[in-house]
Formats: sequence, structure tokens, C-alpha cells
Amino acid sequence: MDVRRIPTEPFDDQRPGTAGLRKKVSRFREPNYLENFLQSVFDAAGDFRGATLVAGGDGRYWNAEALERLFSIAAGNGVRRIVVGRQGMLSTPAASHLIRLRGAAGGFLLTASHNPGGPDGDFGVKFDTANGGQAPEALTEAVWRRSLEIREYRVADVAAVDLDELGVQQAGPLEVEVVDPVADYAALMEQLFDFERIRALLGNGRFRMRFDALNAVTGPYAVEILERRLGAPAGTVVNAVPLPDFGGLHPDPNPVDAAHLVAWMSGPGAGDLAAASDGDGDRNMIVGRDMMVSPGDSLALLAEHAREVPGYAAGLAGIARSMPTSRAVDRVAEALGVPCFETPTGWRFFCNLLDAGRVDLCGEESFGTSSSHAREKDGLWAVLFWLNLVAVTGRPVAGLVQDHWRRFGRHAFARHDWFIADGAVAAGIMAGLEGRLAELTGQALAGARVTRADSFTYTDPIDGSVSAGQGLRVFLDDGSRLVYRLSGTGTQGATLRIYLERYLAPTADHGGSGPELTAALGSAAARLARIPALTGIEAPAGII
Ligand code: VG1
Ligand code: CO
Repeated sequence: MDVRRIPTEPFDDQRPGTAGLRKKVSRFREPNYLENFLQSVFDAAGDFRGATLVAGGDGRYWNAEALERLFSIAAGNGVRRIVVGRQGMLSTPAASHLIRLRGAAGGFLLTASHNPGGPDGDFGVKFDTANGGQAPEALTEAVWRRSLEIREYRVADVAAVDLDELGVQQAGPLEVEVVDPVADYAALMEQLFDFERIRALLGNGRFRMRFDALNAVTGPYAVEILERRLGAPAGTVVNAVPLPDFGGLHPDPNPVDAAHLVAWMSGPGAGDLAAASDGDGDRNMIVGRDMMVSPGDSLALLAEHAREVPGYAAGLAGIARSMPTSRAVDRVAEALGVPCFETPTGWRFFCNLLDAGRVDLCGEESFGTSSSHAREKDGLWAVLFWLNLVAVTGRPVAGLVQDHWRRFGRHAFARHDWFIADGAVAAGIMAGLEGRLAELTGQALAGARVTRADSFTYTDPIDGSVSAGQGLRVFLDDGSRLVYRLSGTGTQGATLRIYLERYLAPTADHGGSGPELTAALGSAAARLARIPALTGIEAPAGII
């Protein structure tokens, strides 16, 4: 085989963030930029000669070009076969499942997830290991170190591949197997959920549902599963065709970017359930009638009712949530008598626990939930879980949430995102607050008193690896909590996230939205970190 070694110079900005490497499309298109990063992954992740890898993307702008380069670098590094979704498309959870199903050595996911797409938008690469999970921190750090010293990458000439044609094609030294991106995933969903009961619900002529794929990867999955297999009326899935620029929509399922869905779910003509997913299909937003289900509540509720769903009828071994996620699920875990783990932000931190069989259900406040069926978060899976619950309990979405609050109390939650153009200023704010943490205990804050404040360090219970600096936490004596951390998925400036949580007892008045109930806590949190004083910015750029 003819492998060419192409000389290159390192780039200094290829450190993967919370989930892969994300940059502006224009940066990724610079000569050698993508190639350097891919070669750094091959160098750091081990020997892939003779191996099978999975590849696919969310269909965003530049997906096809990036895939071509991936093929030639994979071939240059001795990969034997690439399993790729038709037209280069694979959702992140479907890719995770495919890696596990095929026993592949890993996979490349070409996506910047919920970041905007198009020529002026973002591009990204996530790398999954053989367990179908995102590369652990030790590996992403090794990739970054390698990217700083790389001097050449290896390519082999690969013939053009017809990504519309299913089956195996020989492309130079590489076998490329084009698969239906939906089939294996849909079959897995049929094993986990009671399709018969859901079909009865969706086809009863009364239940009205809308799923918004936001012109991103989940459209074909949702049409096949919800409309074809479960009999939902045609048109239930909207914005169902993946487009390179997502048709100008921002594929981030949250009440701000998908406000139209929240609007459809209120007032006299409201539907019964609305849902959306993100660019690469791993996030979910669930809306009931006049009820935006907070992701922390969603996780808690799925845990509470897991036994009512076929795939989880045997119960859960344990549950995990990312640290900033509300502690609603902790109360459920306690009631179920199963352990609840608290991990840093990012799905990769759940994977060891899932592999070891210690947990079956995981979730993040950022609209991410999934289970041991995959090693990535899974948007459509969460939607099917909710449909299954509504079908077997006969309760509406809002009723299920209110029942939960009456049993466990409500963890009102919101996230304030402060956009700070100068990353050094944002880092300074975090460092300043960290330096003052020790003095905070006993201080008055938003009508309560600080009981404890610290910087979160995680020790992985399976491999003992330690991840420090994972966010600053301030606990109050009325059960409230503030968490501060810097986003690791943006491509310009810095986003300082403040997570606000307030507990309302089972008998309390549960009225109001998460942002309303935590507004006072939010202003106190901003002042505590001196954000307005140090930036001149008076209000967060986004409240979710
Ligand atoms: C955000 C979320 C985090 C999520 C990550 C990847 O990270 O907060 O919970 O795991 O995005 O999501 P950050 O560092 O910006 O807060 V996505 O859907 O890649 O796949
Ligand atoms: Co995503």
C-alpha cells in the first residue's frame, strides 16, 4: 500500500473540550488543520492497523469534505474498514451503538453538536473508543500533547466512495461499508420500549405530539421510529430534513432556541407532548402542556418510573448525574436504595461507571439523558422513554411532573450563561472567586447562609483517575446551591455558566418556572463572583 507522509507544523489550539474539538469552519478548513488533529488521535489512541472504525456526522456544512480526509488518513494509518452511515450521516447515539454492535475499535463523529452550522458556523470532531464512549480525559489530553509536536501525517489514496449506495466498496486499501444509519438504532429502541403501548397512544386520534428535528441529524430517525414504526400521523416530525446550515435554525433544544415548541404547548390549542433534539441527536427537550420539563426533573422522573418500561423492568443498578445537574435524582436514588454518583460535566465521565455496570441511567442538566444501552447521551431514547411512561401510566406529562414534586419536592433550576468576550477576564473571575471560597462559609446570601463552598474534584471510582477544577460550588442552608464553571464547547470568547438550584418541599407551592424561582439567587450569584463589576455586563446573555 502506498502511504505518503505529509510534513506539517503543529497548531496550538487543538485541545479537545467538554466533547471533542470544536472550531469555526474557517479554522478547520485551513490547510492541514483537520489532518493534524486526526493524525494526533491515531498517534495517541494506539495502533489501528487492520481495525474497523465507525464514522459519520450530523450532516453539517463541510461534513462530506471532512469525511473524505478522514478516509485517507485512516487508510494511511492502516485501518482496514470504515463503517459509515449513508450520506455520511450518523447520530451520536447511533454511532455509539454501532461501535458496540460491530466490535469496532472506535469511531469519529463529525459534529459540533448544538453549535450553529453553515460556512460561518462551527465544525467539530468527537472521537469514541471501543466501548462506544467518548475518549476519556487521559486520552484527549494525550491527543492535545501530540498535536503540539506533530510533524507529519500519513495518507493513502482512497478512491471516491458512493455514500448513497449501501454495502461494501473497496476504496483503494480501505473497505468502506455504507450502512443505513437508522436501522440498527431503531431495532435497539424496539427492544427497550413497549412499542405496542406507544403505538396505541400515538394512534388513538387524540394524543397530539410534535417532534422538532431542527433540520439536524434526528429527522430520518424520528420519521422512521415515530411515524413509520409507531404510527404517529405524518407531519408529527417537523424540520425533518437534515440541512448543512440547519435551515438557519439553531439546533439546540432548549426553551429559548426552540421557543416555538414551548408556545405550541401552551394555550387552548396546546398539544400533549413536544420534543426536540440537537445537531447530533444526543440531547432532548421534553415539553408537556404548560410544562417545560427541566432536564434534572426529567432524569429524576425516568429513574422513579424506570421499572414501568420493559428495558429497565429489572431496576437500575445505580444512577449518575453531572455535578451541576439538580439533585432531584439523588432523592429518587435514595428512595430506590441505589447509589447516585456525581461526575464532572461531559458524558465521557459516565462511561467507566456504565462499563462497570455500576449505573444504568445518567443525565446532565444540559438536556442530556441516556442509559446503559449506549455510551453517549441519546435524544430520541429520552423521548421514547417519556412516551412509554405516558402510555403506561395514562398520566399527562405535566401530571407526571407534578406527582413527582408532590412526592419528592421540587428542585427549581436554571442556568445563567454570561458571555465574556475576553477569555482571560472570565478566567480571572473564576480564579478570584476560587480565592475567596474559604471566606464564604457563614456569609449571608440571597436570604440564606453559606454552609460550604469548594472547587469540585472528581476521583473516578473505577480507575482512580482524578479530575480537578471541575467547577466551583456554593451550598446554602436553605438547600439552595450555586455552581460556576467555564464552558468547554464554545469557539469564541468565554461563556461562564452559573447553575442555580433551589429546593421547594413537597407541600410547598410549586408554581413558577425554574428561571423565575431562581432569579434572586442568580443576581446574588453574579454579584458574588463580581461579574458586573469586572466586566460591565449587567445581565446574562442567556437564561435556560
Ligand atoms: C456542554 C454541556 C455539557 C455537555 C456538552 C456536550 O458543555 O454543558 O453538559 O456534555 O456541552 O454536549 P460546556 O462545557 O459547554 O458546558 V453536546 O450535545 O456535545 O454533545
Ligand atoms: Co449534541
